[in-house]
Amino acid sequence: MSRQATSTDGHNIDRDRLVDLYRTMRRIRAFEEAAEKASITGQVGGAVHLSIGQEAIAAGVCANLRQTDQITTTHRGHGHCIAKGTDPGAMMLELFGKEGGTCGGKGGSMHIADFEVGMLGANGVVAAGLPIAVGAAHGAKLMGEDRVVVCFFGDGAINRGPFMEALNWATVFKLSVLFVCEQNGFASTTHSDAVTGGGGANARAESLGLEAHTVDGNDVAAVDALVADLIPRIRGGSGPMFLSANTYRLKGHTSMDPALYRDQDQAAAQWDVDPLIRAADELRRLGLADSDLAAIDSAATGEMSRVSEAADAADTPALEHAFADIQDVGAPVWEAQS
Ligand SMILES: Cc1ncc(C[n+]2csc(CCOP(=O)(O)OP(=O)(O)O)c2C)c(N)n1
Ligand SMILES: [Mg+2]
Repeated sequence: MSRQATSTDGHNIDRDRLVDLYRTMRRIRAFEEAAEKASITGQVGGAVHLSIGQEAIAAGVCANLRQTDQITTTHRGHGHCIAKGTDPGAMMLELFGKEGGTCGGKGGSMHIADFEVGMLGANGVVAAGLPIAVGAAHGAKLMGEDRVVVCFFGDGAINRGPFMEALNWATVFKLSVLFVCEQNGFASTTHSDAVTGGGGANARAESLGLEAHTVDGNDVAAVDALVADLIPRIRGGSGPMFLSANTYRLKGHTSMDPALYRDQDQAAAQWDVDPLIRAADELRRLGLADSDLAAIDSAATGEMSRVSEAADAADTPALEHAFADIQDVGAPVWEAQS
């Protein structure tokens, strides 16, 4: 018989399932630590947005999805991609701008897409994933498919127009979307609360007729339990639902941001409630040996340092491929004008 634990939110969880969720979170963490390093050394051009500290949301939500279900994500989307099943090797090649990347090395960190596993795309434009998710769900409805679409976005996105348009459309057409708002307290360097009027995300969702829930987004067992309840209801035709997952962005807005605008004591204290530490503590209570946890950790770091080394060694895309797989918008403006 499998062992059960009670998460801080009062949910029982099977030990094997928690091990799987922990492994997913650890793989995300290891990928992002490798990406952070590569960004700082300049092997990856520019900054990357890390979801370190937010892994429980990606892991807990995506563990309840089928391969045919779909997700959209944001500029901070590595974790969602890995949790949905995208190959970290192809992702790292993409970050490095190399051949074999998810988008041929042309998209980079903020534009990873992997349709094979239902990953419809990261997106550098805040809130732009919401209408895409709704469009995908509307397509599923028109085709009579029981796909669920999960839309991940941040607490900054709720203050942009597409948020209202997307929720409204989803509710009017009773689409199978789970909107997941990652409430990490910040929109870049701005405290989200300081720029959010009224009752906030859930109140806005409820005003449009969506059932709205809140979860401790650093408790992977709680996220898993709640989403395990919501997804079958959405798949069964309930219409869209909304989930606010409370978390904290443990790193700066980007890998280049020292985040000095934060209360440094508060930021330091958040490492004590790191979702990985909490899940590991829970697993120890369930009798998992430290050596088993260490084995999961080193497998994850080993995997991600291998993909990072491979990406560094890989070829850059050939020049003749520069204009392949891009949208044809006609002749360049200067040619059209001449
Ligand atoms: C339309 C638009 N406005 C502004 C930006 C600049 N920008 C990039 S990320 C970001 C903050 C987003 O905050 P949130 O949605 O909470 O996501 P988080 O970074 O916290 O994950 C902003 C303002 C942008 N990318 N797109
Ligand atoms: Mg945010």
